Amino acid sequence: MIQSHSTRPFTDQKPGTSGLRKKVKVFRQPGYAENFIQSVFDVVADKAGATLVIGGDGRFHNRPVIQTAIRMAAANGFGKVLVGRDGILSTPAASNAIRRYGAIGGLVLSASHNPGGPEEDFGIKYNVANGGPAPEKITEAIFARSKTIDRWLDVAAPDIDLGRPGRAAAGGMAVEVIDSVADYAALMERLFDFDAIRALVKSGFTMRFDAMSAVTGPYAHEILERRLGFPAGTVMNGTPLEDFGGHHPDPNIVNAHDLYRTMMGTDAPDLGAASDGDGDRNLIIGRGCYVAPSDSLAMLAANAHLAPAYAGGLKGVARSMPTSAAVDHVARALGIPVFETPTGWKFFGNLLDAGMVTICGEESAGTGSDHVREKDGVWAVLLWLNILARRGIPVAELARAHWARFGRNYYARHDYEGLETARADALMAELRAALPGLPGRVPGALTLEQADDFAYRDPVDGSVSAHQGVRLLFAGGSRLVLRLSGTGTSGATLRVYLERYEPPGGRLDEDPAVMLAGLAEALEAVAGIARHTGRGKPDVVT
Ligand code: VG1
Ligand code: CO
Repeated sequence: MIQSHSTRPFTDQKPGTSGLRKKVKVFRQPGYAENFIQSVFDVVADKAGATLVIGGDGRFHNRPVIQTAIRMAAANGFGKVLVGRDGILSTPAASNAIRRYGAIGGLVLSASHNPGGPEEDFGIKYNVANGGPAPEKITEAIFARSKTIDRWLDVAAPDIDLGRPGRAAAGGMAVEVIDSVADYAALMERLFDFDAIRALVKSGFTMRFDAMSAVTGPYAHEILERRLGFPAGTVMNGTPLEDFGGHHPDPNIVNAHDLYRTMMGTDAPDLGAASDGDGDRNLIIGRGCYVAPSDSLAMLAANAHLAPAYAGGLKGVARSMPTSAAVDHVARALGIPVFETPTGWKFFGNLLDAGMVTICGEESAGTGSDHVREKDGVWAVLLWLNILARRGIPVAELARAHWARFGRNYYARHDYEGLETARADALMAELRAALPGLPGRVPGALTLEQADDFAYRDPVDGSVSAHQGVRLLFAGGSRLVLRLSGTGTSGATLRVYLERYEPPGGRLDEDPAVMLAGLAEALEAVAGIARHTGRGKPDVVT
């Protein structure tokens, strides 16, 4: 029996960089999640009888929203829902499930690297049939629908038992609880040389993987400890918790500080890695050697042919605009194209579907390939392991050899968090207005060659996304990039990306902060961050 509930629009359901993210309190308002889910369903054509995947990162509020979404899917005519055991699917595993089972799309319940718990964040993202995040055309249609919605539909049905794999039904619609890990682990076994990695482990290679009490714990236990033979205890914080143990599940050197300290210590294992709330990001640290995400992307691209899935070479690579140009140098050497897209994985989908690129990445610690349509934390760790097994050298040596061949893109991201939205907007507006006159007027030793507001024309469907971030391009390959975050849930976050290129034979073994000091000075002169925000320094530097 379909029930129609009348409702009134909420005005703030505009998806950001990666879905709709709000405080749990906002999502708990009566009708809030229902309105958004119904807006998604109203936009999905051909849903009658189709399969929908539902999964989340296990954070607080996952379970009630999953049960609601199942009842709503039944009322909206879907034929079948596939849901992860305990409601849990990592974001890349959800992408894999959509592709493997021919689903029309999926709801991914996550606020990713944002903290979880009753006072923290929740999120809902819609992925389309290719397994990837809905493109802007669809997120815009969902937002438009959310502004006019006047009813949402569900069926009267009891909660589904999500505790074990099996079949059930909700209001006549089939529901299948799937093992979250098995399909994903099987996919990884097809991509990588597990025998070579097992031999590496047998030879005494050690690692530490920090699942940050988030979604990848079960995946890492199964793949690293059970299938690859790393000893129990290799995976730390491996049990998903609704509040991530009170931590920020963001795998950077600030939030994964214990791991970082271990890796810089005297008894460090050979490899340290971590992933985020929903399992799509990765942190890579060798013994005494932090690998910046943009460098990791470049090093993976340069060595990917050592893994079975990429032995035939890469078709092309793509990076988000703020990501450093390290991978561009690799692409040039390999003779393959490189694409520069706006921030957010949704912009890689068309390139991957068209077979124009094989590997993509972002400076925010996301890397992935054409095996799914999301970035994939565990995939990145396994590709690193595969490469290290085949090269037989430590991470630090691989990094040094890489820079000696391709040069080094020194890089840092400065985040100014919790700014008043009006002040952050004023800063960006003033900077944008000043762009035409900027070249030739930057103090100091740097020569500004080009200043613009990045716009992207998708080479596959021709769609244009403008105002994706201000770029200041200096002579010699140095850059400053400024943009506002689209994933925060309170106030505004200003992100500034600093980059400086040193060619082969140059100063390749220096402290990034020292190498970027001149750019940091130019930044204040050009953007006036202190003047606009009252902040003398960033909250987080990664
Ligand atoms: C951030 C990152 C971006 C990433 C996005 C989603 O977006 O900068 O690279 O794609 O998060 O990642 P923003 O708009 O806050 O800069 V995840 O792992 O939080 O889904
Ligand atoms: Co994430």
